[in-house]
Amino acid sequence: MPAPRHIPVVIIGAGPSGLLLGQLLYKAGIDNIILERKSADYVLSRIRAGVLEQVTMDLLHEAGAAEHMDRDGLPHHGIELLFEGKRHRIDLHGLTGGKSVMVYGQTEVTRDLMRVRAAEGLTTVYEAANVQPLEFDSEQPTVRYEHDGQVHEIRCDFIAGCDGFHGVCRASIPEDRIRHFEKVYPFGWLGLMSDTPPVSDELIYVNSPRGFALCSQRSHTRSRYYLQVPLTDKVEAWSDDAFWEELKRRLDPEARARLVTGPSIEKSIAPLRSYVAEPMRFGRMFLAGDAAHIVPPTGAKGLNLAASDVGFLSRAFIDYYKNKSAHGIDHYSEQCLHRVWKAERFSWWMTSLMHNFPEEGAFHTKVQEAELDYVVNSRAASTSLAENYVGLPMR
Ligand code: RFL
Ligand code: PHB
Repeated sequence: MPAPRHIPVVIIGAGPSGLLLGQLLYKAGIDNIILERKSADYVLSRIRAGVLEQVTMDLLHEAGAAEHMDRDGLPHHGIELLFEGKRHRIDLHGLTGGKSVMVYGQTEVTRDLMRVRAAEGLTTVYEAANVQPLEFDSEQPTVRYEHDGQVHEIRCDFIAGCDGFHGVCRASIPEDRIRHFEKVYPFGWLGLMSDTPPVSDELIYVNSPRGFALCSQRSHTRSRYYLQVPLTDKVEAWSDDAFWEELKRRLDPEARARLVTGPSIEKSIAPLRSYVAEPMRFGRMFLAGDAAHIVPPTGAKGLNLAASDVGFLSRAFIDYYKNKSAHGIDHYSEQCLHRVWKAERFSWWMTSLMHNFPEEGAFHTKVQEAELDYVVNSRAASTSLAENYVGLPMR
């Protein structure tokens, strides 16, 4: 085994959290390495989020990775809610004093971050096997991993666990030091991507008697659509034709007539879950992004929460190295969790508002109808939705 090297921060996971953290630290002069289990191509093949909040856009600028987003991203000033066959616009911009969101895919964010990292000559070890965070309660943690048939060890000051929901970092914490809060929903989202023009300029969130649907987009020529499906459904059983037919049934007549269909370029089913781990710091190891929490995608918050965690964590490390202060690292968990629970609440609420819950019975359906009517007809309720959708400020 080669002699252990020392690198200040070892980041585990090269999803958006790990890559953004690596870039923010590099910009501040803090050396880091990223260890990723999969290949770069595999990471880029995962189709996920599409909506960025202002906080996320600001961090991408700070990281020097915003050039393509500024050029190709689509600013959105509103969203539509479709229920009882009618669409109602939520004026995000007007209700929040001028805030908006950016439609720009997670795949593109990841590719942009990979590009700037490579341009700076920074190390990301892809296909790192058996990554193990060790001795994170001591002053000098170690990370061990295998690559190209060799075992490697890195000594470091801090480990950043950016390795997603199924990662090794959270799994390395003894059960008596961590609390889990979880809600699993009885359905999933079937997503389809196609090179067809979006059905509408703005996103449409649909509550129909046949279940939830979402009309989203990546560009003026690429669409992303989702359908609520039972957890027992298999993606192989959904032909493209079956998808488009079901989507049409959930839309209003105008959207149905406008919908342009075409062959899928990606199709997958994702289960819906709400989950939080507390705390997010264990000695010298810090969890960030999906490693620490999951939200159902209805509120478009997952990637944005990952970005704000990393914003807090980079500031904490900068405070430590530049100002010799442990204040940031000591308050990291509390600061993140305050924002995480606000996003958990909003995502759970949007999910409850927009999906079918047949097992909850007719009373639930009636309350849902009343709430939808209230949300679009009360300025106070619309404002609450809008300010959460565009994203709460980082404290
Ligand atoms: P990721 O993206 O899962 O990356 C974690 C990385 O860690 C690697 N890894 C390991 N590496 C080394 N050793 C190990 N033992 C490892 N174990 C895992 C993995 O290979 C991976 O590369 O987590 P990260 O970086 O925290 O990013 C989180 C986001 O990916 C996630 O929150 C969002 O995609 C959620 N999400 C959305 N978020 C939004 O903000 N807006 C949206 O519009 C939105 N839409 C969505 C979504 C998620 C979806 N799915 C599929 C869950 C729509 C969908 C359908
Ligand atoms: C997406 O475009 O993938 C997307 C948009 C909004 C959501 C979830 C996913 O709430």
